[in-house]
Amino acid sequence: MKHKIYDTIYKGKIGAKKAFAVLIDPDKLDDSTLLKTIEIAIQSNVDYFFVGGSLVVTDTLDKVVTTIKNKSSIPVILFPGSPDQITPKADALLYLSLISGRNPELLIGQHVISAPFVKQSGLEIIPVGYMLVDGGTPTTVSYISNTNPIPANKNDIASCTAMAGEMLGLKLIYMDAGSGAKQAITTSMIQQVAKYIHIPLIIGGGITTAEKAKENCLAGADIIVVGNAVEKDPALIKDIAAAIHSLNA
Ligand code: 1GP
Repeated sequence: MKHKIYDTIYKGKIGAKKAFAVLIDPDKLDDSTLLKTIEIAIQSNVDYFFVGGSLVVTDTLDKVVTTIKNKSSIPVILFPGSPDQITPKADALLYLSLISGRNPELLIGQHVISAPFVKQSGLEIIPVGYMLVDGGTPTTVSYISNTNPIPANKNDIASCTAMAGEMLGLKLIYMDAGSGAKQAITTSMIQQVAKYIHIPLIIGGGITTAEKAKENCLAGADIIVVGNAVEKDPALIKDIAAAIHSLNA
């Protein structure tokens, strides 16, 4: 089993080195915006590209990953909304189990069906406890996954869910308010979850400013994911990266 990317993420956590992942939804970026985003990401020392979406309706996944790999050395990690969003051209796959929900298909069912294909891909597989948190608006992911998010003020449910995920052997916890969330996850929930787990914590959903990204890192996030806001304004990548990396000095 490959574990290079995970080792880097884990070492980052141990060394309190905060990281920034730019989320690319292959459906949403035209060629020139993708190239511009890659260029700014390189200049800003972005740590990872996450690629995927809850509903990828075009067949551009392969092309987008190939373009990123050709133009940069930033690791590309698949963040798939469904088992068909997989390409061996990426570096790693977030193998998501939706532990905040009670939909057996997304806890284990789809994994069973796609297991041979996933294994054959040769990708580094990173088992992730994926937790949806209410971001104040129904998101594509909550609709598609047919699950209820964790209520935004229920920190205990979040920390117990994350602890259970860690004890089940998952290697990362990804708390997500959903793409385009009205309200990002609260810092108090991040603090509580970070306090109770030892594996790296990824936070995403509705983060639109450098200040918020930094605040989340100070609360205990190890990796911040931003999609929507940098899709609208790729120049924001520079500010968010600088804010997150300023904590590593
Ligand atoms: C969504 O965590 C990601 O799954 C990022 O969310 O698009 O709102 O930044 P945004």
